[in-house]
Amino acid sequence: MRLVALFGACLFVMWVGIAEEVDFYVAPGGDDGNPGTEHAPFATVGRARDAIRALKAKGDLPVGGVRVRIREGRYFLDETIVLGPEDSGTDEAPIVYAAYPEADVVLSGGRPITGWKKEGDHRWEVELPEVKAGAWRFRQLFADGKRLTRARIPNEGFLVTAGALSKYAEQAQKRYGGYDGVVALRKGHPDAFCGFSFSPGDIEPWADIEDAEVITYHSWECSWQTIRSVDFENRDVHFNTPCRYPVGFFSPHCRYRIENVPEALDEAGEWYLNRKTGVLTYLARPGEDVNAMDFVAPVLEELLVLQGDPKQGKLVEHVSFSALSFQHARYPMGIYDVARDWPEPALAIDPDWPTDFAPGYTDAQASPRCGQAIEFNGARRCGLMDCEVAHVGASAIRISRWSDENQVVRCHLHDLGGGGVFVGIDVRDVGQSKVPPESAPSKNVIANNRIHDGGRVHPSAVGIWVAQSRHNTIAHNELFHLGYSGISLGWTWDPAPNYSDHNVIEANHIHHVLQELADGGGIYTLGVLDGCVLRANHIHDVQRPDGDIGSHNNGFFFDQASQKLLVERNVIHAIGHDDVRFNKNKREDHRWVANVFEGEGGDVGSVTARAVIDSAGLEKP
Ligand SMILES: [Ca+2]
Repeated sequence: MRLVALFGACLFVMWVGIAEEVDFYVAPGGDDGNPGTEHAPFATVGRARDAIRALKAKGDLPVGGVRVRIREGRYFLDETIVLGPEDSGTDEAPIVYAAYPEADVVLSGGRPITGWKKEGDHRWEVELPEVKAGAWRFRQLFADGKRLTRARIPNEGFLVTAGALSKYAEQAQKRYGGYDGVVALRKGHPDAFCGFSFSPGDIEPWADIEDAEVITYHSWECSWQTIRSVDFENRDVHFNTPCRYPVGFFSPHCRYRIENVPEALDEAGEWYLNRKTGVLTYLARPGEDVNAMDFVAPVLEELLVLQGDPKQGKLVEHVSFSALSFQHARYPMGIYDVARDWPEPALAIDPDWPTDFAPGYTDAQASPRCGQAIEFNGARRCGLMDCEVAHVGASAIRISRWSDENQVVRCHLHDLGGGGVFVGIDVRDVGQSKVPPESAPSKNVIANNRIHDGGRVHPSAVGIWVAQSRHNTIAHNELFHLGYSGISLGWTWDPAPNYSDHNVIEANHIHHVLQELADGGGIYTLGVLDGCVLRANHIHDVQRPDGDIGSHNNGFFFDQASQKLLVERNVIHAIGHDDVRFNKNKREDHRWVANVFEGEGGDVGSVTARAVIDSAGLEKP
């Protein structure tokens, strides 16, 4: 309950209409021992959650619900904010965690880094005892709201592989026997996925080479690998961990770069963390006052998790977050999509294969396993409104199993290691895998979000992923500056029944995507998509990036077994290749109404096209 004084001198006191609503306050100067009132606020969001939990334990929630009002400031989280079913609101009494009006509230999973010492003209160092003690390692560093460059070779662009590992040169010439050959190779010769041959001078006997992390670009996905050994005589680099396709399958000449060796630290703006000494080094740009800069390195992997208990029929319900900024999260490594039990397949052919190697990462297209900063798992009627997610290593938001009728609206998701919003389940054959149909997330609304500058760690991550998920609305989002596709719909590569039905993808503005990889679309689809609609989307400026390999990029790419879409009033122009492409399906498998495709003679200046262009993207408030 709250008292509101009106008209000053009148000192007229009244109970407001929603008298039963309760507010708790959180402020940077607060104390978790306080009662959480306006004048004696809590210090943390977690304490406010516990206060609501205690309130509920005493009886029903107050009519009108509970509001947690968070004062301006940056809150460094000690742990992920986790809400369970016991933290739920109800339809009549929702729970809202909201920034105070006009306040900038940042919930950060990082730690500030201060106390830099000048060690050379532009070289600054700080010793981090937690790193030296092995308790902290970070792969990202941010300053003044920007992602800094981890020491890399080369400084711009890429190196290019010389070819497959020497041992596999002959098989590589025959593309390892095509896709079937690669599948067989994974079983019999997993080491073929762990290396390539390099050109003279590209890889050197660097110091701390065991800490190097190498990203290799294939056609539509990338892999991170760590170095096991280098054969300088044959110019072969051998990795501890696999990539998804061996070099030589798409091309002998794949792009790659090396990060995190001390010798790579040679350009202003780069940083290097020595794990053994705990010394972080930064090469300042001209004019930078390093000790006046706001450096933050991530500690937490997830910032907010709504974790229901679907087995007990208990979900997190009616909780929303408003106008909060979630920043600074790290990303997981040690994920191997095609060999989840790695290094078992390698040990089967080589008992000397290391088991204590530094982890790598390999994943399918879209990088669905890369993690997320915010996760809804068993959440219903929850939401993120007017929030920001930025400077994170994985994807921003995931809405996974047993999560229905949630909303992500008017959010700004940017500077992301992964993608924007992932809605669905990373299982291709839901029938064989016995995924309960009712666990498929449904009726979620992803609307009016700005999603850009994604794929900074995993270039194949997409802006919005909808997979084994139904009756969702994806509308009026703007997506740009992404490594791979804008929106990916469906997750079944054959005509088998799946759960990706009745999704409406409408009035999105998608441009300047597919900036790093190939074989994707502004909107990309897979499988039978009963009742799905692509309507009034505006897609433009999709080209092929330099050095890419494989098939073209398109406005729409209907990939394997795509079926039964209604494609209506979309406008596509300025595409480097075909506006629309089909693989293992054809135009007649879908219904087409009044689209304007410039590459097929459509008039982008027509009244119809102008109406779509004017309404696509963010709606005016
Ligand atoms: Ca460098």
